[in-house]
Amino acid sequence: MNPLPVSESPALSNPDERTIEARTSCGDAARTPIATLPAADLNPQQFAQDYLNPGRPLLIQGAIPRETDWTLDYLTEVLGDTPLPIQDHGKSHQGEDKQQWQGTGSGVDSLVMPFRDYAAALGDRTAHAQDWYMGKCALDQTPLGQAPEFGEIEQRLGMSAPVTPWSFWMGPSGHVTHLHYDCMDGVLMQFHGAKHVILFPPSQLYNLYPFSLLKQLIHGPKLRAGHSRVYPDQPDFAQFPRLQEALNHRYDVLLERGDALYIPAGWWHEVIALGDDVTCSVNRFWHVPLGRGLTSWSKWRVHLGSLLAIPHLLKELIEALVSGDRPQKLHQWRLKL
Ligand SMILES: O=C(O)CCC(=O)C(=O)O
Repeated sequence: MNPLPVSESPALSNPDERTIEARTSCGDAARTPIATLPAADLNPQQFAQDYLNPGRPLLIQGAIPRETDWTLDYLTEVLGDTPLPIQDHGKSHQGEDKQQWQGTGSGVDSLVMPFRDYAAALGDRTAHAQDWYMGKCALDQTPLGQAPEFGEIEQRLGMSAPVTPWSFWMGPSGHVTHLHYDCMDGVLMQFHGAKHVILFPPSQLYNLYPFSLLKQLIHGPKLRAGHSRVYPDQPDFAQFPRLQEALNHRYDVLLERGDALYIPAGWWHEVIALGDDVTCSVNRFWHVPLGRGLTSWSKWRVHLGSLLAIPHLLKELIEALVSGDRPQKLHQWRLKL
């Protein structure tokens, strides 16, 4: 896949706002810009007032020094034989009825392999064919966990209440992290290659057809309440008529090396790895400021879904404990939480 063309919209009043041509047929509505600022112009007070407290996304350019480039060779040198979990999507399921999927997000089965082997699979394109992706792979136990780039962005944004460690989202170009939202604020930083991020505001919750809470009661965390049943670039208006309205609220962002994207809780996002090689991003999730968090139904809905998944999770835990391959099954179980 070739990188999407970047275009500055002549209609924008703020020249710093950047957008990309959408891959869809939904025309101008698909090219709404989001706020964009150079990292050097940001300070914690301004970030809190204009973005964090109201929950507005922000594209931050130059968040990572120009010389930083986490190529596959560099990562192999640093991570070597460190065993890491890799989501095994099997192949691209693009276009299939998502209700038939075996899992979404962290609900997808993982393989654990030394980073060096994963790099080899990316090199010979096995990882592309099998859609092996390092989604939400924690870096805190690796030499990359203390990368100085993380401290710099935390200071600049004044983010001080992390929920997760910094984690990898890296793998073959062409991989799609399908449309979902998180119940925490996230910062996604681009360390190699580029990604296309499609965003929708929380107001579009039901116009994007999330999996029902009942699904989570029946299937556990496999089909999560924060995941959408629709494909924003292959709209099926007969099955999902309200998607038409949601597309009027769509934003498209090109995340290039050096950029960071602040994605507030409840904001839907689909992330497409561009180019034809390998892309590497790192994210961290943060607590939502109290005022916004308390009033966000999107957020509470995900927590409710997690509660409803508990009986299913307990059943799977018991199955793992009595299985002949207990350590492996317990590890798999933990990765799905
Ligand atoms: O980069 C990706 O593939 C997905 C990242 C994501 O979902 C996030 O940052 O919340």
